[in-house]
Amino acid sequence: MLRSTTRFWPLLAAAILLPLHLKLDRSDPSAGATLDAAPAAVRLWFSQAVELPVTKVTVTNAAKEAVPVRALERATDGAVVAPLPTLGAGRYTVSWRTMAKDGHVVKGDFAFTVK
Ligand SMILES: [Cu+2]
Repeated sequence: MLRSTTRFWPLLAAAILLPLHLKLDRSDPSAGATLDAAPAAVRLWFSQAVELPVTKVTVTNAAKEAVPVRALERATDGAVVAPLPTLGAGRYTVSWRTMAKDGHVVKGDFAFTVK
């Protein structure tokens, strides 16, 4: 009994550590980026396909005021695209939230700066 229990732990640890959950692979602007020119959009690449209706992207400026993001679009490479109005200089925070196929809500945020 003790022996079989001991053998079970490595399997359990592997199951917990496997990166099965949806995550944000990368973004453009990337987290922490400082840009010379304002980006026309925020692009998000997720580790799994996400549905646009359950995906929300908000962008706020340094004063925590929401920037009016237009309706999300999907790029041909699968990126979720949030078109932006012309941004002035400053620091912006992108908050995203979506739902994976397994029903888990996944969210995160990152910031970028326009010079
Ligand atoms: Cu999950």
